Amino acid sequence: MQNEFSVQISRVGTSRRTVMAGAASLSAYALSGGLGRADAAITKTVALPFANGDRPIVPAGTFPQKGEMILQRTRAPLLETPWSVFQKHLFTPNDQAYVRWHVADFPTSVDTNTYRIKVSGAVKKPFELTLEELVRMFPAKRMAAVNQCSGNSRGFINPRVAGAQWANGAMYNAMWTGVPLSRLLAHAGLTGKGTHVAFRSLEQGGGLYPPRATFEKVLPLNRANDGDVMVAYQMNDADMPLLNGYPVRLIVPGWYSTYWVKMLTEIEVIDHPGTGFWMAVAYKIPDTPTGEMKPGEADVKFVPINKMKPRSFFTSIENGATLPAGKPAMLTGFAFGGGSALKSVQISTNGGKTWRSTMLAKNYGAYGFRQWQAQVTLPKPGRYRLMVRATNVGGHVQPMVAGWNPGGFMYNGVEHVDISVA
Ligand SMILES: Nc1nc2c(c(=O)[nH]1)N[C@H]1C(S)=C(S)[C@@H](COP(=O)(O)O)O[C@H]1N2
Ligand SMILES: [Mo]
Repeated sequence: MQNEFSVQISRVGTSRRTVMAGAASLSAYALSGGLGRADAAITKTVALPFANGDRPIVPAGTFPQKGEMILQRTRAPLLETPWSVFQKHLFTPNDQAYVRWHVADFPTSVDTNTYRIKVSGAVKKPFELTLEELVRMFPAKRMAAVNQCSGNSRGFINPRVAGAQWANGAMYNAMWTGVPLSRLLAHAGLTGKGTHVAFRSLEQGGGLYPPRATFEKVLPLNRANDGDVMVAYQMNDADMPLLNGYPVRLIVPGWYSTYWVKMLTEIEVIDHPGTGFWMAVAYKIPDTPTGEMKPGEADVKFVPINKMKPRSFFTSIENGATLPAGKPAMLTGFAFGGGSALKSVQISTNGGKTWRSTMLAKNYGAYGFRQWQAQVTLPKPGRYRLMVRATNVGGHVQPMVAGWNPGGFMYNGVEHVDISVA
């Protein structure tokens, strides 16, 4: 990863003209037939570090607009970001950002000429916008935020549970450009009768899908209207890849990305919590302070998943590395606070017996990845377990052992690497 302690990444402002040109040239943009032809050219594999962790790595171009990815499922696609990408980039390149779709019949083309965003429900003036109007009529906001699947790292949860067996690559960090949802709601004018906001996507259109599969997500109004939740039309200053939700997706910074509805078309202010399958049945966690429970525990109350937990990782060093005895070595990695900003990152060189603080690099705001760095000198040769642990301002500290729940959600155990000193 580029070391931000010595070099600050400078980023240019978004050219809004680029968006519109992109939209126009991508009208009737289609993934012509090639989707999921993953069996053709697989020559590489990766062993994710858990039982039954062998996965193919598909070469660049196997999936449209995507580089080399770990193949978890072909259709609907589940593509994991290889770990080496995080070692190189603090902002994940769009072509290696992980991909997750639920319904096999997800939209494989988008016509930006007919695409509309609709705001309706408990509002005074319902309205509809073209993509061009969305970009032109409202001031753009930029925000760094981590998109992380609720089930990221599910493969490490013990005891194992059903669902996509991701390692740590069902997450990415991006600089998003879009319009705060609060601006759109203000434009429509809330009637005061709404308590929640429902979000639907192109998947819902045309009556092609059974009601159960309609990917509707619902946020409480106070979260939806907080000024941070936004309707994004750019990812890292470019159109987002179709598989990541082109042309527009919802960004709910700090919350798991099940709420980050891709190909967003409908925003409806409603007066009740979500009742659809994806809110009332799926993506629910135990209603406990950390969202965990004991396997088999009875009478547990479940609520919709929400805020992310803090996490931290090593990028400069891996299992099996050797450091020179008695010489200072610089360790680096990245962390994020989750539902609230990152407060501190600590490391341990003795398997968690004692901890010391690290230095944090440039702060891109509460919701993005942040690089950390610490110099260590290990005097004696031998084997060491290095650990890294993040704490957020909400008081959450990563636990040594991740909590358990039946969905395998919110994994955030302390990460470690086992090294030798010689
Ligand atoms: N329209 C639509 N949006 C969606 C989903 C989906 O299946 N359909 N899946 C959600 C879930 S659970 C995740 S983890 C993220 C994945 O976003 P990505 O594909 O950009 O990684 O999209 C979210 N938004
Ligand atoms: Mo997800």
